[in-house]
Amino acid sequence: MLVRVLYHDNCFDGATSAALFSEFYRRCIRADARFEFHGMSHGPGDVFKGAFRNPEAFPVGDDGAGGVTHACVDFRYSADPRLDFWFDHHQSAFMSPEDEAHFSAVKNPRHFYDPAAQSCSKFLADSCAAAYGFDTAPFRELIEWADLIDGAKFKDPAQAVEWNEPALQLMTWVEANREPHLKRRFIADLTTRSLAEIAAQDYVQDALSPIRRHADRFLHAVRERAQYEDGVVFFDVSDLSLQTVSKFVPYYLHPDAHYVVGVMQMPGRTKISVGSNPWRAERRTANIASICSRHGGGGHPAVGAISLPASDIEGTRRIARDIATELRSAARSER
Ligand SMILES: [Mn+2]
Repeated sequence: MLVRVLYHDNCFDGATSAALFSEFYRRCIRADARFEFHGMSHGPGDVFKGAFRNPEAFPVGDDGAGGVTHACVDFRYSADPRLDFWFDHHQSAFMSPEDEAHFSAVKNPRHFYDPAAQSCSKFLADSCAAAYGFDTAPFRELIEWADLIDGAKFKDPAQAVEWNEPALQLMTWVEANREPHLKRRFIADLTTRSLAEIAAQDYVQDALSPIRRHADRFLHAVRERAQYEDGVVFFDVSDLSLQTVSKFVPYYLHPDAHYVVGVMQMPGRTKISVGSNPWRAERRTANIASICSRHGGGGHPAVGAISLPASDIEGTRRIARDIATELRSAARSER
């Protein structure tokens, strides 16, 4: 009996959801199941192309079949009848109104969806506990961290930037790792070892060393260049090639900042990133999604971005400074 688990790739919650699902299935559905894991990424076109292995669907609940059964966790819905189990919490879970109508009409008892859930891991664990009696106690540490990480509920900027805790080192590792055999090894490790034991292994620490050096470079650049005025941090590192950057660094340097406006170079474009202090969310009066959309960007009320052609760096800087000015006047009224 082979179970193929489709999971959100390069995402801590995706990997922990895959690990939790396999443990749930082995303990509550079939003890002799074997698993394979297939990372899924968002993108244009049919993202499920090639994801299903067996040619036909089994009836719901037919776990004794000799073929492959499929589960999808922390990733979009598919109306494909071969999708046996599904757990997701993304607002964007349905690629089309038809898919959403299909989900609502079929009412598959093995398909679980809650866009209000903070993480898929906790949602999956709670759902399997309620529906199948899955004992989540051995995985409490894993579930709590996945929920904190996917909800970006870091206790302070230092926790998010320094990643001293093993779980946060593993979060950083998962987001950067591109080695398929290490993805499989990590998911297997999650079911058998503590987060501290996993993080201490060479395959994790070796990969983290260059990421730490890069993060330190970014921290130093922002520390040197950031202008903090009237509650707004403004920084421009567009002349440096620093692509993996933590959006929490400016708050680490200026914990009382209301807003942050940064100019960065990305492959083939420049990016203005705009954010509000997530640890002081109640204070925010500006709508960053509307500000960014006025300049051709987008996002959420609390955080957004604008991408501009790399050729017009002066135009980009002008827009970024205008946004910073607008946010300073918002911040002055927030106290
Ligand atoms: Mn998730």
